[in-house]
Amino acid sequence: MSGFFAHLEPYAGDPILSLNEAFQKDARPHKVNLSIGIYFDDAGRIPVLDCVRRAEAALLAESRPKPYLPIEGSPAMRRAVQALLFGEGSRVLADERVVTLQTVGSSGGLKVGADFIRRWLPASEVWVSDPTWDNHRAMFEGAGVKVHAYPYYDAATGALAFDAMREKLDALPAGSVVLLHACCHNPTGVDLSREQWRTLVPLLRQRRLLPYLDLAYQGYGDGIAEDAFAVRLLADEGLSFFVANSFSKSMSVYGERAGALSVVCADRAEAALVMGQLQATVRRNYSSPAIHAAGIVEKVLTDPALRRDWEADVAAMRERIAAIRRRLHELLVAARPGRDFGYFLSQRGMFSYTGLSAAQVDRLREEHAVYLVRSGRMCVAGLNGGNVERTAAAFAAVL
Ligand code: KET
Repeated sequence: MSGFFAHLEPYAGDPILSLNEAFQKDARPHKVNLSIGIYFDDAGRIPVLDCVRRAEAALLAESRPKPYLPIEGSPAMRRAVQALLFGEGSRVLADERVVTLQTVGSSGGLKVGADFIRRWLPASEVWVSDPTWDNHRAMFEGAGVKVHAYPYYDAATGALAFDAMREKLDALPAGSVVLLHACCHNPTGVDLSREQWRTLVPLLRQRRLLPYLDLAYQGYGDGIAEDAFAVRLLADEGLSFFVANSFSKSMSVYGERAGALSVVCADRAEAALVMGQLQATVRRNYSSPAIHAAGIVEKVLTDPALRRDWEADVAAMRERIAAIRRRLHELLVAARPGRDFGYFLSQRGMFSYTGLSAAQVDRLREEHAVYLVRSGRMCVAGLNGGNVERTAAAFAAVL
């Protein structure tokens, strides 16, 4: 008797998560994990931030009951997220034009937003940067939304293809959704400058485009408030937009699934409608988000001592990445004089596009136990004082 599922297509696996699993199984002791977007400390460990440890200790001591959270999540957490993103005293918050839901990681937020767009803006198609995080396309297509790409990265120069990007956006149908990385672009590490963001605003407004910001690496670029620049600019300029933000990386709480989705609306009445339909979307998906994640985020953001420590921790993570970028650059310049490795210094955040081909990435993994995504994306935060020399030597060997 044949089963119900014999006809299924085998799942090829996710290019990032499968690689991370392959790394875990690799028995070579000198292996280096530069695959997944996780921050590792200089000892190669995922840090438990002291502010998070103390927030959790307080939560345990309080031993509060664990009811279901409301569909939209914890009110205190949502308020704290709004202040973090839009700034205390922000006009859009005072006008009650912003709707924020606590979500299951920012992935949960991105998907809820995608489902909402499919249902309520059925004519809208989504445009993502070329390249982007693979899961952007998968999530929107999974929600039944058509996905296209706009030019973003110029492989020849390693820089942003801003003119081509603008030209493309300028030709999109009104109502198109434009997915933008608010900072620390994944996978390239190449961001828009503040000037370029400002240039984009009138275009977005005149073409009636709907921006959808992904803010997964807040604090890894220039600073926590600085990395919210694009969010605050679009809000100040009176645009309507989505923003999915994550605490996975900024608080090092990946498995807690701490994130949020905010939508800036034209007015209060619209915001109420949007909130209602987002609640309906969540209820049909996972009903309500996680209470422990809400507790951690709320405490770290609102307790003044924890908040101060968190900001210092994020600064330390950001600075360690910048320092290891400089070290890698120095080693590569010494190993391969005459070659330009300046992009390792100019790219920002956790990722660098190395320009390595899939064949070179395969050699790195097979011959040197150095793991990168096959697109040539490297998670710089996997480098440390103990592995950067080996990694630079391995790069030099395959280049
Ligand atoms: N957006 C971007 C741009 C992103 O890189 C990630 C995770 C997420 C959203 C999802 O984060 P969440 O934990 O759901 O809040 N990226 C890393 C991990 C992954 O692929 O899931 C990565 O690119 O390696």
